[in-house]
Amino acid sequence: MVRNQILDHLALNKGDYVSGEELSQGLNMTRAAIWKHMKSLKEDGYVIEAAPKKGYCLRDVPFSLDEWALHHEFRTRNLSLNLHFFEELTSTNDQAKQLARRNLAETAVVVAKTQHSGKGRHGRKWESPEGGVWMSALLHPKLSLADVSKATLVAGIAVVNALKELYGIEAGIKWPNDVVYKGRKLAGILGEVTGEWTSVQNLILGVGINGNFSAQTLPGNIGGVTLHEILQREVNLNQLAASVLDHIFKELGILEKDGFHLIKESWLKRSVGLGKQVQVRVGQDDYYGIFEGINEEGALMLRNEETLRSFTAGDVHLRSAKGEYNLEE
Ligand code: BT5
Repeated sequence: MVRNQILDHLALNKGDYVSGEELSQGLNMTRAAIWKHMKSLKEDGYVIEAAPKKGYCLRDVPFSLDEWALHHEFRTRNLSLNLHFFEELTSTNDQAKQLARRNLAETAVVVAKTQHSGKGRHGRKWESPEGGVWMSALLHPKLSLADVSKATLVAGIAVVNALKELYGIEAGIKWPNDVVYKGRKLAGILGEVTGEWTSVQNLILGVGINGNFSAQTLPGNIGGVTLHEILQREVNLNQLAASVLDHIFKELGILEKDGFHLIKESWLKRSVGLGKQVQVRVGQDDYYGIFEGINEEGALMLRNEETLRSFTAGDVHLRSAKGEYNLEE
């Protein structure tokens, strides 16, 4: 794609001017055609300075999701995975599943600027307007099927770590996988698997993070929160996506190499509601007790006096003792 070639040239000389002539010779295009591409790049959010006699200089990349900018971030972090980029999709998880069917060995990420039928767990809907990070990593970890729910916990840790690395904010994880900030949901994770009974062939980790929009624009009474609301500024979504993927690879590596022990510790450190009186709703039934943590299977542990119950991540809802989503009083 010519657009990406122009950006490669400019990025190679970052901070310096590249003459129109050099670009037109290098890419075998007229100067007028180069000018047209520059105009459209600027419309996409690239900050490109044009100076007479000097040429063009790349000053900044867009904050909105962009194919070249994502590749650029992946290169900076030495991430090796194929990128499948879409302006819009029904669901990045569904697209990743299709990819897995076509090419079983591919390690990839599907990214979309907006999703029309974003999926939550158990058939729930995930609202995905433009301005968020909506992506699904297609991975092939060396894990047994029994260990897959632990890989989903890894994604929660990765999102929290990325938020800390890039913005210094301390988000928490609400069991099993909601990333929350001051009790409001900032990100969600949907892990899906296709494989054989004994081993995982394809793990799809879908990650949705509310970025540069206002949660009030979400339909219904969702009550989430966005990074824009927390930080009062726009964030670079390409950098955020790359950072989350980087942390997913790191944490997944730990899970594969050392087992669940360290991951469990990391998860507990970031979890919200630990040691509190909570309600666990399973279908129509409510259980009350102290949220004691997770066990070796990643299941929620609830203590009511002498009884210790565990709940695996089926359609189980962790709530405050009063039945509210927010666990932080
Ligand atoms: C989740 O489900 O939290 C998993 C969300 C995973 C979304 C990603 S985006 C990329 C990839 N492709 C997909 O199609 N999905 C994944 P769950 O725990 O079931 O939470 C769903 C509930 O969260 C909904 O019922 C709403 O109450 C709430 N919700 C929906 N959209 C939200 C949003 N943008 N921000 C905060 N809360 C939201």
